[in-house]
Amino acid sequence: MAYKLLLPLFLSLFICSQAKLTEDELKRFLETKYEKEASQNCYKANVAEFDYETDINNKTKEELTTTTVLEIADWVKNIWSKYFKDIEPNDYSDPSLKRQVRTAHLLGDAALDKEKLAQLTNTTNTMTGIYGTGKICPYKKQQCDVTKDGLGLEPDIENVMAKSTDYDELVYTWKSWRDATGVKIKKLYPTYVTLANEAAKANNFSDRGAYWRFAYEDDGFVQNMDDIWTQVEPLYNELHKYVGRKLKQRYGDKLNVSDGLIPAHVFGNMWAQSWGNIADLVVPFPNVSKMDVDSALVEQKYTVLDLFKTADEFYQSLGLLPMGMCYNESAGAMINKPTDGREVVCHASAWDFCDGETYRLKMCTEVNYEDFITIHHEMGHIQYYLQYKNQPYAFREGANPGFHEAIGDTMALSVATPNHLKKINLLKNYTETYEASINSLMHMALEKIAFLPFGLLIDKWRWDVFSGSVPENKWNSHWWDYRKKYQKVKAPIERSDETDFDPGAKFHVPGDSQYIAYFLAHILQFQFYKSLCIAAQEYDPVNKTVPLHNCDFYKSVAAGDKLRAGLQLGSSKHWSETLEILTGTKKVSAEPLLEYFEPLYKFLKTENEKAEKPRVRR
Ligand code: X8Z
Ligand code: ZN
Repeated sequence: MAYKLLLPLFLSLFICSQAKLTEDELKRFLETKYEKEASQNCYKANVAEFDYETDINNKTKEELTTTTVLEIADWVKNIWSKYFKDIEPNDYSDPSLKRQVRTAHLLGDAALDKEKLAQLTNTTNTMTGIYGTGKICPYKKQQCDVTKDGLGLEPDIENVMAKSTDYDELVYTWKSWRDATGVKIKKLYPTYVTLANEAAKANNFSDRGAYWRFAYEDDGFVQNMDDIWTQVEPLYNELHKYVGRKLKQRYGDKLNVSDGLIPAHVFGNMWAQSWGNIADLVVPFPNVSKMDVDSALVEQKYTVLDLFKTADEFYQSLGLLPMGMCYNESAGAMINKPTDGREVVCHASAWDFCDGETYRLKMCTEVNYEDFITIHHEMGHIQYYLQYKNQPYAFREGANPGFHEAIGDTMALSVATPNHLKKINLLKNYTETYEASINSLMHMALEKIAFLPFGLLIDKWRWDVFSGSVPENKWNSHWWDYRKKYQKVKAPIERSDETDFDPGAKFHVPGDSQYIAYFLAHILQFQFYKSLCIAAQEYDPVNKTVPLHNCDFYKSVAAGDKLRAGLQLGSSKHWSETLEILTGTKKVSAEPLLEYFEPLYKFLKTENEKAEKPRVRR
């Protein structure tokens, strides 16, 4: 997640007339004074925010974020209202200028008056603080003093959700996290929604959801996302059925799945958003070549730093840029959870400080496979920042937010192949057979396919909240309507609209961070992966001699060249043009994802049919 202020693209203290700038004047202005001042402000905002997020109980640092936001907003508003509010893209002929002016109308949250902007910033900070410092008592000591014995989300609570198979402990942990976060965030969220909407309206959007969707430059965006879901839903349904049966075997009468819905706490993950932690239970052929990277990492005494270096080496093997600075703790990065008593926002993020040299990762890394993959994800953001760093300020963004989220995952698809893991010595005694390949596809589906409905529903819910189509007293039940409709999961215990606020127990909701990008990224990454595999000559799309899911484009400079050409554009072109460079097509398509999982889909359908066939009684 990048923190970049949405600044209008036109501000100069030296311009003192109210006349519109000519094409040349505007160009010169954007290249010089604007570029410098916008970047400096972005740097300042990032420093304040990073300092706060790595010490969230520090009031002074929290206040500094608000002061900084207000200061920058003042600067933005002042210049905007004096000189630039009437600019239209069509006033200019140069395509790049036109495109920069497109975002020039936007003041972002700076459109709010001082008091309201301060209130919005404080509300978001408070919600982030509640989430980041949320603690629960251990199951075995439920009446604890949380300040002494409380468990935090990363890694303690997440570990319980990942490893425990005690149904009641899981219910307790699932509920306690929501009590510690969502319930407390509930009373702040209406203020946030009101102010966020007010800011959006001041920018001429109907609400915050519409404002977020602006970045996707697609009038049919909502429908297009729904259509993609329709294409992938059959695969999700088969996976859900298969996994549901295995879970039933594990939990027996405790687990009620008679209505086709699975309780949300038994998937090895707090939000049931990725199911990789129950791979041992659901792996189709348990006796065949196990993918146990966690043990290999421990055996080989990998350190946190080793994980980052290994990921960096993968990117460099494609001829891409080295990223040592982003995980260098002496240069300010945070790759370990601090042990000096500081509370931090542990949720992983990648930061572009807009000065062309400061890039940092912030992550409470543990030595395990899951975090190894997350590192590749985060480094995808850093690589993108580096590749577009010479673009004008306005274009130092992803082609759209989905692209930014997809790059690192694309790398990780290659890294996670048994083929690659063998090469880097993290997988031993692995023989490629049909069974082994179904196992490995299952591992991937537990991450990628399981995620899809979750990735879609968070913003579907927020779009409804922002637009007002669901009343405040139905916010929580509406959340569960979507959880049931898309993920086909249900709450393990009763929920109440009066006291509960379950969306607040997921980072991005209190964090004011849009989420549909991840849904789109889960589709795009398979398009990118397929195309890079072809470029690397590791996949033959006509003869399909080797299945797509086996392709590792490690060390392919051709793949790196293709990727670089797309990333360097930033947001200077419409995303469809970047997509064309990266994949040869301008259209988002679920086909590569479906092609990748085809063998697993067949397997799941056959198994589910067998299981559903009524047994003949003798
Ligand atoms: O938030 C993230 C990244 C940071 S951009 C770690 N992700 C989503 C999540 O954790 O919910 C990556 C996948 C989905
Ligand atoms: Zn990300």
